Parts: sequence; structure tokens; C-alpha cells
Amino acid sequence: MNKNDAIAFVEPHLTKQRFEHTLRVASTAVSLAKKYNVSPEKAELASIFHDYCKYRAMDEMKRIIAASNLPKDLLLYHHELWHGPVASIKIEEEFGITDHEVKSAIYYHTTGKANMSKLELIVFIADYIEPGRSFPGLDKVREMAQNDLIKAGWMVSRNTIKYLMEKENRIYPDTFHAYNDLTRLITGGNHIE
Ligand code: DGI
Ligand code: FE
Ligand code: FE
Repeated sequence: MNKNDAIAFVEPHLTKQRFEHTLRVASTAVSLAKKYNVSPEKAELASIFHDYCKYRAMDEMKRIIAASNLPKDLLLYHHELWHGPVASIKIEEEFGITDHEVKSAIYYHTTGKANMSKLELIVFIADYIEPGRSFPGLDKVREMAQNDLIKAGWMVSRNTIKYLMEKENRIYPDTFHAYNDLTRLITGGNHIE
């Protein structure tokens, strides 16, 4: 699917602000993809669809989770966690997008996971650092994204977990798996700290 078709499919499902966020994630992801030798086309397609289901009714998302092979434990956690996995199903059903790498980058863009591919990391990071965002400590993550994808992904994961713990929210296992796995990659081993 080309960029303009993808954008035209997504736009009616998003608010103006969310749509502009989506375009900024896409251009951020494309520039990271070029820097780290990842397919810019895949980074762009995944980014354009990453929040495609952000505003679906909760009931519709629940039904899709129940009727598909998505993990049912998603339903035990905050509905904010559902839009990525649900989008990965919907884009195949509605637009015939079957590319596993693209679908997975969309699926895991909110939580991350263990063993992320470069494409998954790029969408995960671009969603966090796009120029419209303003989180505490964001400039450090933006700078790291230019130097080390793993360390930048680790910072996104750490910051997200800190933020969620500060709010005393529950944290989905994949969110922790991302953090643990990236920490292992950075510190290089299984040693007891
Ligand atoms: O869709 P966006 O707003 O662009 O960004 P997103 O999909 O990365 O994240 C949406 C929210 O989900 C964000 O505030 C962080 C939150 N989140 C990430 N991991 C978890 C989580 N919320 C809960 N409750 N548990 C998690 O594990
Ligand atoms: Fe999202
Ligand atoms: Fe997003």
C-alpha cells in the first residue's frame, strides 16, 4: 500500500491532533529507519497505522480480542493497551496488510516486548520522541535515538514504567519484558546486581 492511500484510510478514524501525531511519528520513524538500515517503507506504513484503532469503542475492541487469537489477558488490563493489538488484526482484515514485521511493530508500539526487532524499536521510540511530545527527560531520549537504538528504547521503556508506577497503574507483562530484555542487552549478561 502506498503512503497516500494509507494516510487516507487512517485520517477519518482519528482526531486532528492524533492524525498530526501520526504523521510526525511516521517522519520520525522514516528518519530512524534510514539511519539504522531498516526498510523506510515498513517504518512508514507501521507508523501510519500504529494508532488506527485508538478511538474504537471499548466494546468493539473487546469483541475483537475475544474473537481473535489475541491474548485474553489484555482484557484484564487498561483499555489503552488494546489499540495496538487490535489494529494489527484490523489492518489485515480491512486492507490486506499481512506483513508480519509491520503488524508486529503496530501490535507492540505501546508496551514493547522482549526481543524487539529494529523496526519494532523504531516505531516504539518514534511514538515517544516525535517532535510534538513533551515528556520529562525527552531531550535525552531524542539525543540517544541518534546514537543507539537499544539504549533509546531502554530509556523509553524505563521512563514509561516509572511514569506508570508513579501513577500506581498496573503494568502489562510485555511492558516489563521490554525493560528487562533491553536492560540485559545493555548490561550484557545475567549477573545478579
Ligand atoms: O497511543 P499513544 O498515546 O500515541 O501512545 P502509546 O500507545 O505508546 O501509549 C498510550 C499509553 O499507554 C501511555 O500513556 C502509556 C500507557 N502504557 C504503556 N504501557 C502500559 C501503559 N498503561 C498501562 N496501564 N499499563 C502498561 O503496561
Ligand atoms: Fe498508541
Ligand atoms: Fe501514537
